[in-house]
Amino acid sequence: MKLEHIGIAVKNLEESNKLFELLLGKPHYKIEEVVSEKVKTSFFKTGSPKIELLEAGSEESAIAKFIEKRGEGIHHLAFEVKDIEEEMKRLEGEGFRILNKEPKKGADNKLICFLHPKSTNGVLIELCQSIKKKK
Ligand code: CMX
Repeated sequence: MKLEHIGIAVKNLEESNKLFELLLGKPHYKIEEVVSEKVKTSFFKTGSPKIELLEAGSEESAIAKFIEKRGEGIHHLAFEVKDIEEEMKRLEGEGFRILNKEPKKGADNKLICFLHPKSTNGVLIELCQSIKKKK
């Protein structure tokens, strides 16, 4: 598995975009709202992996709950996989707690699913698979 991106929970995407632009010396390359996850995201290329900033889109969002409990900071590590359904089955068989029955459509044209941090040493893990463009 390749580390594809690191997700960082932020209170204010606009302010954090400016901060990360100063830090990395380049602007984000996209902003995307993920309705299913109730989040607004931005992405920065840093070679590999990418940085994803995540702002809550509603109070019920996982990001709002995370910030309320733990403050801003690293929220998840995302690993790219070739076949997400196969990996979900494999990891479930190994005893990991998979948070989704089916992969969901995430940001950046990806199918995603999450593993509960209680089964992965306190770190929320995302699996992601690029959605192939139809020819
Ligand atoms: N990293 C590490 N630990 C986390 C965490 C995170 N990102 N989010 C929550 N936790 C911790 C909580 O602090 C809590 O710890 P304690 O019991 O020690 O206090 C524990 O996990 C369990 O919390 P919970 O009450 O069972 O569950 P929550 O309601 O806090 O939800 C989680 C936690 C991971 C199940 C939920 O956030 C989830 O389903 N996440 C997946 C979806 C998601 O995060 N979407 C946003 C990103 C979308 C994107 O990248 O596009």
